[in-house]
Amino acid sequence: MNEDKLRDIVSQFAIKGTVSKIEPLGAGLINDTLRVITEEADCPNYVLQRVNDNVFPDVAMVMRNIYAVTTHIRTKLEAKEATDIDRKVLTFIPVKDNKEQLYAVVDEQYWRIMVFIPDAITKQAVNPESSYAAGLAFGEFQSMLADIPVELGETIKDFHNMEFRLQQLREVVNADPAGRLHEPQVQELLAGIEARAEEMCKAERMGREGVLPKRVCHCDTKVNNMLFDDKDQVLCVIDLDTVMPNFIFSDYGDFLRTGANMVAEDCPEMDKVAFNMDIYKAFTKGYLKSAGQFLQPVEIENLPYAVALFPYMQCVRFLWDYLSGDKYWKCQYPTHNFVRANNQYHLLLSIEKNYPAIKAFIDECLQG
Ligand code: GN1
Ligand code: MG
Repeated sequence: MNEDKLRDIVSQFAIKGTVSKIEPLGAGLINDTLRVITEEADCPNYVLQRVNDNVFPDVAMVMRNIYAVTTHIRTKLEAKEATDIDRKVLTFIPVKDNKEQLYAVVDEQYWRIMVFIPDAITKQAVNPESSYAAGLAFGEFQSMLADIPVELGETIKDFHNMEFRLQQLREVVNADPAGRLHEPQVQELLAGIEARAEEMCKAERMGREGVLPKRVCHCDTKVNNMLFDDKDQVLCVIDLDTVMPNFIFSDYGDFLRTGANMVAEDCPEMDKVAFNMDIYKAFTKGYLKSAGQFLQPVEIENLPYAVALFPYMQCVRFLWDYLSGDKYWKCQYPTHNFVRANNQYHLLLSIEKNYPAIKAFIDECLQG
């Protein structure tokens, strides 16, 4: 898209200063992201983003959620007289004629603008120190939002609903649209998935029985969705599109799924896939420090289940996409989605092997 067009879009928002340049920023796979540089030294720079409305069909809902979440966090930070608040919570800029509208529609595309947070560092992998900091920050994020006065919308329906994800897989198994069902490795994975299906749907059952609450969760807790300062402390949680009500297992389990895997989620060398107990312990310590106060015993007791649930769920989702003919995730080669599914399955096997130690550590944290 040419720069004049982008300048036109920016001009719809109530930003401060004069735009000098608009340039690409980062490498997000879902939304298109650009940096808007302003001329004046005392005006911030901005991040301009086109929201992918294939993945997020109700952009108005996404932005209503984000408005509620960022204003609530800001109020909390102000109440505790935090310093440097503009770097600790995202600031979205409304359109010129409506203070509560945080997006503009141009040629049927959805755009939004937020303040660019200067001097922030992003990470792609964690060590035990940054894992502890991440646990603290995601726990703090959930904790600050535990008393948000509005009900948030579900921006992707049934996003982390295990029963739904299994149903989706079973439907594609029945239809076999890509003709991949007969592959022996697929059959092996399916058997492993079905053997654990009932146990893995425990959260939905407890939800129905009314013993497990839903709370505001981030639902995409990767380390690259947080900004760090130069002292390795988390400044700000970003990428808020998936913030929605869910069981707290989402944020805890999904972080460990990526952060505590010894290799990337698409590494084809299955013997290298393993669960990193040091990362697990550090993250859990940080998370329980900030979230431990508001969590119910039933939530804490089931954290080991959450550790297993997310690799399992991601295995189901990747296999679903493989059998569907690779429609959701971008693939670099024909079996890419199968490799991802198999990798997640091996991570699950490693977690099962470490399960007694995983449980023992939670007990230890609760006693200490
Ligand atoms: C997608 O785009 P990214 O990497 O942030 C997916 C996550 C999966 C992840 C697996 C909206 O996230 O749920 O865990 O891929 N996000 C959506 O790589 O489906
Ligand atoms: Mg992201």
